Amino acid sequence: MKQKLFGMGAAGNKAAMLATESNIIEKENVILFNSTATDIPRSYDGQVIEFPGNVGGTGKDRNISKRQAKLAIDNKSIDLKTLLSDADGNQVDQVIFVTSTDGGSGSGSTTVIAEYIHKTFKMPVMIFAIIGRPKDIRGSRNTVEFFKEIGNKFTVAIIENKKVAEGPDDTNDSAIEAKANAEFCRELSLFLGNQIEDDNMEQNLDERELYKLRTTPGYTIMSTTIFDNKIKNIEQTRKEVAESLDNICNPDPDNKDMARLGLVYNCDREESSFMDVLPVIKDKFGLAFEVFTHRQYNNKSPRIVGIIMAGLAMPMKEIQDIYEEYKEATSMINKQEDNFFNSIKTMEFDDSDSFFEGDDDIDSLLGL
Ligand SMILES: Nc1nc2c(ncn2[C@@H]2O[C@H](COP(=O)(O)OP(=O)(O)OP(=O)(O)O)[C@@H](O)[C@H]2O)c(=O)[nH]1
Ligand SMILES: [Mg+2]
Repeated sequence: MKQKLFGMGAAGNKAAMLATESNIIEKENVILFNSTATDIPRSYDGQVIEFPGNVGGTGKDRNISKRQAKLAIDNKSIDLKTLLSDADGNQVDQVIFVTSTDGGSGSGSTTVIAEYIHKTFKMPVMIFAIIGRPKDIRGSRNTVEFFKEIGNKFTVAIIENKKVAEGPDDTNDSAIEAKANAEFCRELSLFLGNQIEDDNMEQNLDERELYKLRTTPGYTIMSTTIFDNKIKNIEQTRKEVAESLDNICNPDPDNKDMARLGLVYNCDREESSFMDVLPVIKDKFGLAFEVFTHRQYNNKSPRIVGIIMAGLAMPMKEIQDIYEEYKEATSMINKQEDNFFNSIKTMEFDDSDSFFEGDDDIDSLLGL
């Protein structure tokens, strides 16, 4: 299965560049879109699309990038057919977007272009949405608008920057963003099947199963647990995987149960019986309609348990909370304005103070 990665806006550009530099995906399969390309290194020349209009960034205005994306599609200044073809000119099997939800350029253009590709090329669309740390009301509004627009046709993974922060007081955004991008890379690597090998394999995730896992519409959560040393028993595996699942930086799904579950195990052959984490997943995320397992024994690669949960319920509560914060903050702002103008009306002056006034004096001062 062939995929292209579209990195949208600043966050999407940086996340996609890290994936390229970490050899998770080849540069030729990565395209970087932005309303301004000034921050993208020259080494990506040829892989960059700057939206028309030369606006130099949207300043968090999704409507600008939505308009730009529509215009570029309509006047064919973005040649999506070519961008979605492999080196032999064949259409790839899936497009993967990565974008922040709370900015302007990526958040606005992603929904427009994803919708167009899905409709025109009948291509499955996967979106990695990065929800930025709550900073301003505009950002919250952008996030809610983004999720309203993506609908229920796409496969959606979500990473929340605030969940990789050290705590609520951690304001070191560049460190937080770097951690979130590293998490994106781990998830993308699992999603692309980079750990899966044909050698030393006992049980295989075949192409059809992989296709189903990667294209299930709805919410997808991925997790990778790496074991540094020999695994002692099944309790250890389950304990460490439970810890990974407790510490994921994805919002909780709205309900338990999922359409499909993919499990990727790599371990020593004699550790094989320790690799069964279904009870842990059932406990936290419920049951899966279909379970696909890949089991391999490659002692040159790290021992891992990779989990792909597809077709979970979208995290309604998280988005609802962001919406409530937005409503509360906007009503505060409106109230403050109201109070100001209402209160200032009551600030009256005594008539006896009016010796300060008199148009005649001012006119003569101005020489009129
Ligand atoms: N995880 C992660 N988040 C980032 C990164 N860069 C920016 N962000 C977050 O993304 C949000 C801002 O969105 P950007 O992606 O910078 O915005 P944009 O799509 O370029 O849109 P403009 O508003 O037009 O600049 C903020 O919450 C940032 O903290 C990054 O590299 N990684
Ligand atoms: Mg930007």
